[in-house]
Amino acid sequence: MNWFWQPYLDHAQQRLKERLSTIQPYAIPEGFRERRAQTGSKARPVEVVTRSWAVKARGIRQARAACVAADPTPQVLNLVINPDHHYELPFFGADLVTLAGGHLLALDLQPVLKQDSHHTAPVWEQLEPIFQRWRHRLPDGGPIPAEAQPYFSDGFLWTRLPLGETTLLDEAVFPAFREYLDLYLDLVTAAEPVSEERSLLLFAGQRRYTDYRAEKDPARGMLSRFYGPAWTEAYIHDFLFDLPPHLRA
Ligand code: DBV
Repeated sequence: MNWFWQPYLDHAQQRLKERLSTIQPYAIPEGFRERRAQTGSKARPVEVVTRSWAVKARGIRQARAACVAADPTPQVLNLVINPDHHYELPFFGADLVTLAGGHLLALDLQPVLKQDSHHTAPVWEQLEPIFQRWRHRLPDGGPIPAEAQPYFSDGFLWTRLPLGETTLLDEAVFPAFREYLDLYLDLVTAAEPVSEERSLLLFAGQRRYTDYRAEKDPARGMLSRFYGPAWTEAYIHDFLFDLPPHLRA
């Protein structure tokens, strides 16, 4: 099987290991680590594989990847780093999606509390120059639903590229991915715990974001076609977006 986005995942795994001295495995529920199915037609079946990976560390509740691969498409790396709500940190989100029609690429440090400048300003100050450098080299990906606005930063890098485009992947998308991730790891290593009161607010913000992502997951249709709706719903709620509904009393 060809895993188109494997160099990106390899890079992320290595950087997390290098920069987070407290890194530990994160338990992946039974049945989610790897799933295979046949797609395509009876005459020409195509195998499609979905693989999961996850770790945790100081400041990070869950860093997880979901990878989908078939020959030649779809190819997906969805990487989300969910901060621990006891730290003033955004989410890291990367959605690298290759479909028959081309690449669809999203990269962001997404706010937990978008309206709160104490939360967003320190991130934005550092993300803005990185965003500006890369956005000029990549075509705009087009409109995003207005309801998604509260969950994106002003540094949302969003582009669509044709399948044959390799130069821009190598010279803009991959370096942008590395810079967004390195900035995120800078923020994590510098973060100090917040007050109990603040952490409750951050948890509520994480709850809203996670509910939105689970409800609107653009992969739901594709995963349901491959693996059925029951497995897909469990995968979305019990692994991809698994923030507990409530804090323990
Ligand atoms: N997206 C996910 C997860 C995926 C996944 C968990 C396991 O959140 C894949 C896989 N994204 C995925 C697929 C598609 C998209 C599209 C398969 C294509 C859907 C299709 O056309 O059939 C960014 N991803 C998209 C779209 C957006 C994002 C805006 C287009 C949606 C549309 O056109 O309907 N996802 C969104 C986002 C982040 C993210 C901003 C974080 C940076 O992960």
